[in-house]
Amino acid sequence: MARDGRIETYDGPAGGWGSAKSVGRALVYDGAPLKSGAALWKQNKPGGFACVSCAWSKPREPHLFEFCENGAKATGWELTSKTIGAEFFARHTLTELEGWSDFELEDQGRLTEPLKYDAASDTYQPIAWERAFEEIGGALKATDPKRTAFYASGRASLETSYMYQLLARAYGANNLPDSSNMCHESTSVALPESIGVPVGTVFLDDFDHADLIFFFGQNVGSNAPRMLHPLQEAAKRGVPIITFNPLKERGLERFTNPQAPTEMLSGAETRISTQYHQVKAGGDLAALFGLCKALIAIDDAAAPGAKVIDHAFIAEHCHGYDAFADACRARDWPELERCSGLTRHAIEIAAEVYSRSSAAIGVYGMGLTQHRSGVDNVQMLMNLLLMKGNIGRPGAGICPVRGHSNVQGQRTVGITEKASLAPLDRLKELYGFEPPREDGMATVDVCEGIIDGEVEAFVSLGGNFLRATPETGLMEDGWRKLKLSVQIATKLNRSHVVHGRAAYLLPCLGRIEIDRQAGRPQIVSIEDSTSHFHASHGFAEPCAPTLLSEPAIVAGIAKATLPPNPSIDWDGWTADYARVRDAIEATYPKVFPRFNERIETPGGFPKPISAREREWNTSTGKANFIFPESLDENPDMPAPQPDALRLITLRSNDQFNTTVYGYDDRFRGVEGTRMVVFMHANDIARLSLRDGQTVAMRTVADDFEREVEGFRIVAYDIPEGCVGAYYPECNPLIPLWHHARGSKVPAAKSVPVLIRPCG
Ligand SMILES: Nc1nc2c(c(=O)[nH]1)N[C@H]1C(S)=C(S)[C@@H](COP(=O)(O)OP(=O)(O)OC[C@H]3O[C@@H](n4cnc5c(=O)[nH]c(N)nc54)[C@H](O)[C@@H]3O)O[C@H]1N2
Ligand SMILES: Nc1nc2c(c(=O)[nH]1)N[C@H]1C(S)=C(S)[C@@H](COP(=O)(O)OP(=O)(O)OC[C@H]3O[C@@H](n4cnc5c(=O)[nH]c(N)nc54)[C@H](O)[C@@H]3O)O[C@H]1N2
Ligand SMILES: [Mo]
Repeated sequence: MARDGRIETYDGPAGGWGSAKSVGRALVYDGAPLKSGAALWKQNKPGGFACVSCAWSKPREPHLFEFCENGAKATGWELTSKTIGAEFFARHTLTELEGWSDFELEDQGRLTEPLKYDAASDTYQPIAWERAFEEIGGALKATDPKRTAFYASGRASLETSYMYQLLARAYGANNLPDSSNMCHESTSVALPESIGVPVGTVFLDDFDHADLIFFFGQNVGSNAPRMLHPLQEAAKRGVPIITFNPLKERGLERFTNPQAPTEMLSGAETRISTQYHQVKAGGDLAALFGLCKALIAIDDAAAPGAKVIDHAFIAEHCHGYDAFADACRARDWPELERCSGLTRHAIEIAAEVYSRSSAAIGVYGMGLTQHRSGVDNVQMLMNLLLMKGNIGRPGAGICPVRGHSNVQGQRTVGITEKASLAPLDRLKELYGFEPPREDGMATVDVCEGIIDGEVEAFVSLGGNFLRATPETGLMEDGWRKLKLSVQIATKLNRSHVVHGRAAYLLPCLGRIEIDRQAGRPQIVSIEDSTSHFHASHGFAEPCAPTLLSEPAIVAGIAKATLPPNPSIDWDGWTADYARVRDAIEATYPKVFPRFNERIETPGGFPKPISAREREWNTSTGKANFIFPESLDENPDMPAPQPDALRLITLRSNDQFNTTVYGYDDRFRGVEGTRMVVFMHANDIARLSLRDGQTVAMRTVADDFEREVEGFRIVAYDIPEGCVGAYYPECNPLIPLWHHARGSKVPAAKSVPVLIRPCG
């Protein structure tokens, strides 16, 4: 519950007793501590289930408990004893529910019956499953496929996702926007150009062999805490961990492993980062150019036998190095210092340590991808790694930390709006229909379409599109005009209570629940952040007998929408998911050979990653050094205003995206509120504001006014000129056009804002 906020510095490490207490509290709050507690034993283990929180790798030899504080919260959230059905919805109109917070909506518990919006009573009313499918199928048949979007949020299994993309394509469009379009799309665009693969090249074992780790813009302690295990082991081996992040994130500073009794009892902490560079939001291009420039300077000064750049690797494997090196030499330090917010000295120290390493990993997250220059940022990090041949050997490579637990896997099985990335010819061969050949709409395109009325129908496989996307105000207006919205979900959220003219809410099983089809428990599969495929077994009894599984719902909609096609056996697939895996294997024989046989491999089985073998599937046949001309983060913003600050939208330690578990952010010392804005004391003074004051934030943009009120100023250790506040509360401030060049990822990490006192 939101309380009067309390702000106090948090002194504890990431993990530790704070984490253990927080897990206990969350499980008790969800009302099913025994069921959830028992489930935790099975989390991320061979024979168990894949955590529904983040996508971090599941090791071959798991820890006794292979879960973290936030994974435990996610488990408790799914297995909660609270449920809502028809009688809740009879009591509350949707107009009333629109006034509820994200927390209150989801806190009602699991959805249990299929529902349809009834305009006369302004409520959701129960509807039989078959009837719902028929009506949805009828409505979709009456809609132009080009004006229908099939969104996927990144959690549904490989099996469901494969069926979902087939539904969209057989229906007639490649309109498959996904959460990745708001997340690592910058990676998916940058890396194929640079190294010929759309994903990271690092496997979990590489962390055992690395002798240096760079960490750019990823908050490991809250968002991928199990990764702290390999990081802690690396730190204990003396591996330097060099971090670039505007905020001092606790998980990147120090960690106590809550699962190591001696550490817990002795209070021993492991220092994680050896160098911590508080780069300005959007300053990474400059920091990375600086690192490369400094490395070149060291190399230029070194004797012939003592070079630090891997010239042999570059000669054999790379394209464009000379132009890149010239561009680095030509950059001048004052500009790099100004844009990065770091001193030349600090950057040179980092480069010096790097110059001595022989196997480095570059880890990154939303701090690089969610910028206008998101694609350039990723390519610059890749350049830094290529300079020392850090790819295709043990302990080296690039490691984008993915978000949702199967977001990477959804792409692998065809959830993409880009026609060229989908195996269209193969689908045609297997299923005998002509798949659409033109690109579909990505998330930002769909938002534009919803705002201007082009998009008429929206089907959602999980997620909370309305809350996750930018431009909340215009989006809500457009959303209400949709002819049809269909939401497949586990819990109630704002994308359901704000609704289209015809709206259906279809409750599904969660991944931790046992999914019985034709009398047999089914297994599903997912792909983790380091490209390994894993089986996931349901563990708990479903929260209601009325739920259908995600594959059953997708099949239900497909059968009611598409003309009969004897080559697509929707019913057979739903009865036995192994048959969907056979279909996936038939579609992608090189990626999934012997899928069903290998699905239980402890630690997962790997996807082939050509760049790991130093095979470069790029336009030049080599690894490319690609770099931007300009360091300017916001080239098309109105003239700079001296009072403007760069807003970073952040996740708290008590949320999973738009799911708000609670109002605390322990590591940042915030209790009982989410309406805070973190600011440097000098900015507070310069703008004649004061700590604790209530303010409004307004976007600096000349199209129209976007403002949110009610943030409390918290003086914080953040670079001058930058402020931080939570997502999704800040999404009304992000203009839709403020997205990454090339990937269209909304630039949620550097929104120019003005602050004024209010209230
Ligand atoms: N518990 C929990 N786990 C999650 C999620 C969650 O909400 N809760 N979400 C999941 C999802 S979908 C995703 S994508 C991931 C997200 O995980 P992250 O990639 O960690 O994303 P954010 O929390 O948005 O934080 C980004 C980090 O980047 C830093 N940063 C901001 N701007 C810049 C910049 O300009 N440069 C640099 N170098 N750093 C910057 C911020 O200070 C912050 O530490 O986590 C996944 N895991
Ligand atoms: N300002 C700002 N905006 C951002 C970001 C940011 O950092 N800043 N981050 C972006 C990122 S990285 C992402 S990934 C997106 C996230 O965007 P989404 O993926 O769309 O949002 P989530 O909050 O993860 O979705 C939560 C909902 O998913 C449903 N759900 C949960 N589990 C299941 C399940 O097993 N099956 C089904 N069918 N439904 C389920 C529940 O109903 C729940 O309410 O937000 C993006 N938006
Ligand atoms: Mo994400």
